Amino acid sequence: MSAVIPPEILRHDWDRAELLALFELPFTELLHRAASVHRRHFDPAEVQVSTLLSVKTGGCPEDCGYCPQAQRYHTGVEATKLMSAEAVLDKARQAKAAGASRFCMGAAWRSPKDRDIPKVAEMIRQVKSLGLETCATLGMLGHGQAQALKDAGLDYYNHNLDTAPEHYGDIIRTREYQDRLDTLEHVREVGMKTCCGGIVGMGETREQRAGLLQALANLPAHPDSVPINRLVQVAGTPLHGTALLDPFEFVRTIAVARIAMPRSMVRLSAGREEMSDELQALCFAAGANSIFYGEKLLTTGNPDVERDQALFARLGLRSMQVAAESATVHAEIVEPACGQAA
Ligand code: SAM
Ligand code: DTB
Ligand code: SF4
Repeated sequence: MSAVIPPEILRHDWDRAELLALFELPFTELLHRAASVHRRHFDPAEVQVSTLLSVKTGGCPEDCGYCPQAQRYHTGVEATKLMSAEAVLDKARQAKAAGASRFCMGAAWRSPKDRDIPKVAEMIRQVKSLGLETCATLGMLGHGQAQALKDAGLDYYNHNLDTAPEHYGDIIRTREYQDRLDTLEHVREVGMKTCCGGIVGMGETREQRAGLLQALANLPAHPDSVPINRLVQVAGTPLHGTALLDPFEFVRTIAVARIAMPRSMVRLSAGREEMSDELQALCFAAGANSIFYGEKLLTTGNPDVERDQALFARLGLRSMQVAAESATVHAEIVEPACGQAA
């Protein structure tokens, strides 16, 4: 095996066999390659920190087999109305004080109604005024809707491919893969950054995990952020009871994502609450450089802030600061708590 790693360029022509071959490397070799790529593009001690808020929970008409917010599954999640901009601002202030640099607003919609857009736009304006990066995940978006959100100051739009194209129909039937690609195109067209990843541990094969990463890396532009979620199994959803994924296979998925999309933020996303500190450390070593931070994801749990601060301190990690061009107003200076050495 050659010790020389060719300088990678941003490739959009990955074939499945190449990615599968990376998955099949000895674990230590794969980690070494991914860590080398990570260092070429980022400071490996820095981790980008996003906080999520569900601004409209549950009651969703879609049938995503993993999702506790789909109305058709009986998961105990109660449907709520859209939160007020004031209530969202309050949560965003708390997230900033705890050390988050990006605030992501999620809604359990198939797609927003046009009448919802001005309400979400107001939330975005208010969150942006705190100097936070803004992200939203609201379902499928038309071009005009994407433009209105961009005009309000939205930095990122999250819309996941979720799984490989050939596995998709086993998980979701109420919308097509192509619908997802169309939304991502509308987001790119208006100049917003994309946050796009998927879920592993949904009973897919290794080849299908490679297929998800292939679909992501071969998009016209690599997503700026790539959330890799490990399925959070929720009772009442069809995927509850799926065989658990080998934790090392999860780390391999992170490593291959890092190699295939060298300049993207690879986010160690849902599923961290059930992960040991050691497993998370392996994910950071494999090139993950972003997390969701705060005790809740959308409806399920996430490690509490104290646990993450202790983990960052033990591993010598720091939270990445907001890029200057993303932060408009800095009304107050809040020292990020996450990432400060103990
Ligand atoms: N409703 C919008 C949509 O689906 O596009 C936005 C919110 S939706 C909850 C955002 C993403 O969360 C999904 O695409 C999926 O990747 C992830 N997600 C939802 N439930 C999950 C679970 N139980 N485990 C891991 N990830 C999950
Ligand atoms: C993403 O890829 N993961 C986040 C975010 N984007 C919106 C959502 C995870 C949701 C986990 C299940 C829940 O809390 O409801
Ligand atoms: Fe609805 Fe989004 Fe959940 Fe699918 S993932 S059921 S679209 S909230």
